[in-house]
Amino acid sequence: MELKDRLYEKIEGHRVRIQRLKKEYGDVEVGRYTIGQVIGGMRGIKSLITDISYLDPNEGIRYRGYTLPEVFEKLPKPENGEMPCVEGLYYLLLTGEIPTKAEAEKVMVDMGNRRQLPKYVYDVIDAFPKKSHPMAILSAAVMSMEKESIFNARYHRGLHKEDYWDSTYEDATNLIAKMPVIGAYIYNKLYTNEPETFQDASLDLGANFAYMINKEAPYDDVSRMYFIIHADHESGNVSAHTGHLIASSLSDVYYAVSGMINGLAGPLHGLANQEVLRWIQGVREKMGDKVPSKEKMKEFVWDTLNSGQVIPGFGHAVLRKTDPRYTVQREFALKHMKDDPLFEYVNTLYEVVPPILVEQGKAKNPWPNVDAQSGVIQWHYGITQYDFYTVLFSIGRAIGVLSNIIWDRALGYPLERPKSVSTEMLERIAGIKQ
Ligand code: CMX
Repeated sequence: MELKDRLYEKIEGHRVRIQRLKKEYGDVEVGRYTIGQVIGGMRGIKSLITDISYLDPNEGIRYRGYTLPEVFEKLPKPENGEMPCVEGLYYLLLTGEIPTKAEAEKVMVDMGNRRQLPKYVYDVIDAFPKKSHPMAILSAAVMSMEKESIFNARYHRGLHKEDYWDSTYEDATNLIAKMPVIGAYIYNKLYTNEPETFQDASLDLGANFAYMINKEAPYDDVSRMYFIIHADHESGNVSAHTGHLIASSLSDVYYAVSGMINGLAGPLHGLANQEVLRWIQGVREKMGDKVPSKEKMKEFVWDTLNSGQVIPGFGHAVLRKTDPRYTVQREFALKHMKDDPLFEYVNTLYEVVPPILVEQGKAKNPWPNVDAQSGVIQWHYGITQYDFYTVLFSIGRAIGVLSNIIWDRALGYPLERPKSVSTEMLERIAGIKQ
């Protein structure tokens, strides 16, 4: 069945469930929270709803109930591809169903027809100084397309609430199709002598991305894998939450995704993938290209910690075990690049860092996250400009964030508006004498 038709069927069924929960069970308590959680960035407060993914602290992410290995096994793959098509993932995230090959291919054709960028987007990218960070350029390029929003145009003509999801779906699908082209043009413009970016209409989103930046197989699979593993991580992480929050005021998806990109650009979140490579290159320079012994690597890790910095690529606000997104990439690396010296660095770090973080006694999770592995794979395939890595994360993350926004609109989730308190109020709640 066509994705949009299937989605509509699902929306109609789901609306009833949300209305029932709201009307009949609205007063049932979900949980309690503490002063520590209020001061501590709302960790663990259950206050967001999404059916698209769920993050178990020990198991890691599930998309629509499927673990990552299941997602990779079940989604339809292109001819000669080891990794599934990203378009099939979009179908899964939106409907909760694994598409048939024919259903995924229909999404692929539809997205292929939405890829072309308006000329002014190239002009916006061209206007940036060469030293600008690619995340700033990406955010601005997405923002520049706001005038294309179908939701916005229809809203101002007068749109029924029940129909918000339809034009949001159109905007979201347009943006998912266009973001890889924006990313590829930024890459070609900043780092190559041939900024002109050519597409191949016969290729799926991941393979076309590889084609646009002139990378050969298996980089098509690297792109697919990368966009899939980064797509969603529940709603509470900074990028997903920012996208949801902005869209909750009925700002269109261009505003929301531009904001999502800005949140992802922080070193504690998506930018950690570039920070891992920067950290490793620092060690490599000191080692004169040799892979350090475990003892030497321990010294580098302690030096970083003792200078008050974090070890990028390790730790997580929710996860308490090794990130399955790390493991998926590690398995790919073992198959395709196991002798790469930087992969040896990553392996040594995997052995050395967790016991040190435990010994230091601060991090609640000493294990590697998605970012510990991802830059090294990009580096292996010639993308050595590590500033660019978070752009790749953004292209993937937009797929989950936009799927969530479509559902937010379909279910009529309201403007987000948590309540603030003052320090004095918390002291009063704590029973501290003023
Ligand atoms: N290296 C050193 N210290 C770390 C650490 C790490 N990798 N991870 C956590 N800590 C420290 C925290 O900075 C904090 O220190 P203070 O008490 O001095 O403030 C303490 O341990 C407790 O932190 P936590 O509760 O375990 O972790 P948070 O939920 O506060 O933060 C995260 C989570 C990811 C920001 C943190 O683990 C971190 O900074 N990791 C390194 C950066 C990174 O890899 N980020 C990417 C995460 C995945 C992603 O979003 O892309």
